[in-house]
Amino acid sequence: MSRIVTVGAAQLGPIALNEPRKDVVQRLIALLEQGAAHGCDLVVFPELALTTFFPRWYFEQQEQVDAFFERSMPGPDTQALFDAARRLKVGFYLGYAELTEEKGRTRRFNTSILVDQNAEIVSKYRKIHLPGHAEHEPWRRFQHLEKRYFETGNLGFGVCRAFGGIVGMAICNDRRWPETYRVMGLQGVEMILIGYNTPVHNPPAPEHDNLSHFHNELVMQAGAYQNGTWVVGVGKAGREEGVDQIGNSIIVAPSGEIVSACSTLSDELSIARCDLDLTVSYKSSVFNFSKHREPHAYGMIVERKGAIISV
Ligand code: CDV
Repeated sequence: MSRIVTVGAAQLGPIALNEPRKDVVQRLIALLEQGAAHGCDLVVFPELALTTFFPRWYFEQQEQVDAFFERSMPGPDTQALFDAARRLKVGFYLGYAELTEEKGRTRRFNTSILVDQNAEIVSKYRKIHLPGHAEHEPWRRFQHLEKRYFETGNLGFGVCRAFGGIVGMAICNDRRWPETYRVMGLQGVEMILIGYNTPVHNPPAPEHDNLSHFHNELVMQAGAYQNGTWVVGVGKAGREEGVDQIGNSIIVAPSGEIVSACSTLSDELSIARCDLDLTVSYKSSVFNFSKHREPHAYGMIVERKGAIISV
């Protein structure tokens, strides 16, 4: 038996600070069209795919920050992407900055949506593991102010039925945390979609810079294998406003093997025919959770936030 979903990892090259949203959307549509021409059911775009990665700057005025946020989805600039999806019959994952009103309060999230082949939003995720810092840190070559500009996501790690399988989403730094994959693994996830913006240089630990590609692949390959799921990881690439982004977009099979990868630092589509039934042999053997997990021994994972050394 096979359940094939043809997926395109739609890596983006740099987006300039002053690049109009409408122009970026045209780049996304070009990738969607390429995907359609190659038989894709689903195309995955990076985190914050409509703008430059703005948390690298400290802005004094909230309205400067809010200029990067979407107030509705689809909105005036993104409607064309939804229209293209409907015309081409290709779904997509899109990361964007979301500004919303909840119970009379303005809230800002780092969000992704999953859109089906009829251009309907079928799922939404709000980033949970926000990296970086909340205050301006001038010693850095560039800022990473996600903890200032976004709230922690409040939707959990849900999954939904879409594209003939069980699909989940995460965003960037979430992919480094095993809990992200396992919570979705416990809901039977078969494909996890992850957009990211990862600079080669990590100011707090520059000694890891030469390992940025290795770590990117390591975490997604481990997450895929240990949960018997496909993982599609798609990044921003190239020098964006002076900051090198790794790109290194990959599609990982439930075996943990990379089956498709982007090779440039520009807009590029890398495609794989993903058989969701390849998840079965992992989920029913070495990672048969019902048979082999021992939750009674895992309590600390949810009870404790940081390490406490008592020996
Ligand atoms: N956008 C991100 O979440 N970036 C982080 C960086 C700061 C390390 C990442 O995990 O790739």
